[in-house]
Amino acid sequence: MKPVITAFAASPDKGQGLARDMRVRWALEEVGQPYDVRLLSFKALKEPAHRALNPFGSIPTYEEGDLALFESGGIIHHIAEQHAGLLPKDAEARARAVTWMFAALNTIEPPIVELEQTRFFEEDKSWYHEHQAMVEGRVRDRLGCLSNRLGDADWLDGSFSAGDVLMVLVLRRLDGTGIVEEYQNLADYVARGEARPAYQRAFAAQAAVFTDANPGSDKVTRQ
Ligand code: GTB
Repeated sequence: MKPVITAFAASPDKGQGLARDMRVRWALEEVGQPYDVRLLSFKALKEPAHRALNPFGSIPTYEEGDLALFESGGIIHHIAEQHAGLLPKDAEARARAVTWMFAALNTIEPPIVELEQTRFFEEDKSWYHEHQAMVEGRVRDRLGCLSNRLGDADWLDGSFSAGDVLMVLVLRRLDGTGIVEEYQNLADYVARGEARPAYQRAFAAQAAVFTDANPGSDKVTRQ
């Protein structure tokens, strides 16, 4: 059954793959599963029909027959469980790959989101610069640990996995800050992820939503 995912009809990034539908698109492309996309306006996100799929009124969601999922991490875990290619068969290697999924979402992403959201919503506050310097310190602390662990490996734990899908896209949220570039092996790691054919197909598919007639939104979104 062809799953249906949701994405922004007019993403503020104007097709740069920063919104979280990109995670789901990339995972589906990696496993070779075709999918349909339902594009939603910001208004539609908060309507009952969408809240029935995602109580928080956000994208992405994933529908497959009677199954409806929200949370990009949960969706990617489901895809990886259903198809070969994103989680190793060996039980211990699989557990480590799942651990990297959590590390991307629970350890690396929170200070990055904090940095971004404060930039979007709090720039006029008196404490803004002090706060950002503190959070940048937290981001660098986490990236330093990640960089040390990655070393000169291609991927986080042996073969490419769902953990790498999430980690590469979480690091991409720092695009434009120059912080990832301070860690050459992390910059190379992100570039390796972006070079994968499945990533490129996913990126092209979400970028294709944006045309001259649909140039994206100037709205600043949460999370
Ligand atoms: N924890 C959830 C998950 O992982 O699925 C978070 C989902 C979430 O925050 N979705 C955002 C959303 O729908 C889109 S991804 N926000 C609208 C709302 O809640 O009203 C966050 C995002 C949006 C846009 C950009 N961008 O344009 O650069 C980057 C990231």
